[in-house]
Amino acid sequence: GFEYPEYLNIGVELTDAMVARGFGDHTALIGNGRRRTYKELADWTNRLAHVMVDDLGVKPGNRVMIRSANNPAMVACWLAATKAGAVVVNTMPMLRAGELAAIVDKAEITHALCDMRLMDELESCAKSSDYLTVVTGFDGTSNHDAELDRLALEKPVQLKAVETGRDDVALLGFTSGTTGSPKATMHFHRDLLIIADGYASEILGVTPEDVFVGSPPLAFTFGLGGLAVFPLRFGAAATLLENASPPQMIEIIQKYKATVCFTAPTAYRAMLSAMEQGADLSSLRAAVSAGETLPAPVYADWQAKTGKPMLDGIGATEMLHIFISNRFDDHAPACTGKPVRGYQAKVIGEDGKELPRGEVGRLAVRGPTGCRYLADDRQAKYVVDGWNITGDAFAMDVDGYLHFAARNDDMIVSSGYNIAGPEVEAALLSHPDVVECAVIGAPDETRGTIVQAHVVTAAEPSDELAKSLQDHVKATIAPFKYPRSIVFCDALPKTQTGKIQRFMLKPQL
Ligand code: 3SK
Repeated sequence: GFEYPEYLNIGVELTDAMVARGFGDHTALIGNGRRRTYKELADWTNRLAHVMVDDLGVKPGNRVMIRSANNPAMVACWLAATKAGAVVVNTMPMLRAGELAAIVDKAEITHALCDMRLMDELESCAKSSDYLTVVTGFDGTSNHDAELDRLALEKPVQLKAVETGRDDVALLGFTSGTTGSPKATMHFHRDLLIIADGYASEILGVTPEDVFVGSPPLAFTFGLGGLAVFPLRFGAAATLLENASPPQMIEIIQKYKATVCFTAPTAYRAMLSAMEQGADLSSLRAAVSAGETLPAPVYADWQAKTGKPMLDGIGATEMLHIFISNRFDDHAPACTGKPVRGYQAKVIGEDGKELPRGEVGRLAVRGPTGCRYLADDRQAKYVVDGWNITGDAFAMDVDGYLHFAARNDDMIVSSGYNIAGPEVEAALLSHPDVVECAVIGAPDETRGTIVQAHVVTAAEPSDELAKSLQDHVKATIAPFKYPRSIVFCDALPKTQTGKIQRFMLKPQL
C-alpha cells in the first residue's frame, strides 16, 4: 500500500518539502526562456498563496479555477492555490465562455486565476455567473506584469500552508470523454502522490537527473501528472511549452537533453519523420504514449530508430493517471501491458462476470485512485462493487497482459463480424500516404453497418488512392475488415486533449 501522513498538502510536498530534502538548487521548471529552482518555486508559490488568502479571500475548500496554457506560472498558481487549501480546477485555454460557465456551475467555482492573455472569455462567463466573484489576472509570460504578480512581490516567502488532510479533495479533473457532457472527478492530496510513487517510480524510475517534456495540457490529468507532479516529486526538471508541436518538442529535447517525453502517438509519428531529417532524440530514455491507441507500426518504428521501447499505457481522468502500462523490460506491440503497482484489472462481459482469458470484453480496474464523480449519478454506473468500469474493450491473455481492442463505442458490427475500429486504423496508418485516420461504423442499406474510414492524407485524394488504401488493409489484416467506404478530409474532429471524436463522424450527427 501507499502510506502517507494524516495531514498532507501536495503544494507543500512538491516545493518546500523538496527544498528541505536538499533539492533547493536543482532546476524545477523551465519555460518562457527561464529556469527556476525548487527554492525559487517554493518562494514564488508561498508569495502567491499569501495573495490568495489575504487579498483574494480564498478559504480552505473554495474551488479555484486556473485558466492557462502550459507554462511555469500555471504550475505556480496551481501549487499556490493548493497551499491556500483550495480545490483546484485547471482548465484549457481554448475553452469558450459557455464551456467555462458549465464548469463554474458544476464545481461552484468562486475564484479564478487567469493568464492575462485569456481574460476575455472568462470575464464574459463571470458576468453571468452566480458563483464566480473574483477573477484575477496573472502574467503567463513570467514577466510578473499582472495584478496577481504585483501583489505577490509585496508578500513574504515564508508561509504556513493550510494543513489539508491526505483525503481532502485537492483537484477536480473535468472530463467530457469522447462523447460530450462534462463530469468532474474528485482527487485527494494523497492521490497525486500515489500516481508518482506508483506509476512514475515503478514504471519510469524517475530520478533527479531527468528532464521532462511533452504536449498534454496541465488541465488534463495526463499532463498534470506527466509534466508537473512526476518531475517535481523526484527533484527532476519539467520543461513547459505553451504550444507543444512536434518541432517545438524536438527543439526542447535537443536543447535541454530531455529524458522523458509524454505525448500521443500522432506526435511520435511526426517526431519519427523528423528523425529522418536529422532530429536528434537520443537523450530520451522514456517515451510514454497514452491518450490514444498506440498503432503497432509507430511502436515498431520507434524501437527500430531509437533502440528503446515506447511505453504504451492506459489511464483515465476518473483514475487520475495511467493504471496499466508496459515496462522497459517487458513490452510488446499492440499490448498495453499489466496493471501498475496498486491496481488490479479484469475483463468482464455484459453480465458483469469475468470473461475467460483471450475474450474481448469491458476493462474493469480497481485501485487507490478510483473514480469519485462530483454530484453525478453516473457514479453508480462507473463504479460497481469497487471496480471502475471503463469505456474500453480489452482482452487479457493467459499471462495476464492486456490487449486493447477498442473503446466500446469503436467496436463495429458489420455483416455479423465484430470489427475493432482501431485495428483497421492501425492497418491504414501503415500506408505511407496516411497521416491520420478514424474508422467508424456507418449505416448501409444492404449490410446494416459498414466500416468507414475518414482519412487525412499526404497525397492528393483520388479513387486510385482510396483503392490503394483498401487493398493495403486487405493485405495487412483479415480482408473482411477493410473499409468499404473511404472519406478524405483535411482534419479529424478532436477533443481539447487531442482524442479523436469518432462520434462526430457518425452520419446521424
Ligand atoms: O489515457 C487517458 O486518456 C488518460 C487520462 C488521464 C490520465 C492519463 C491518461 C493516460
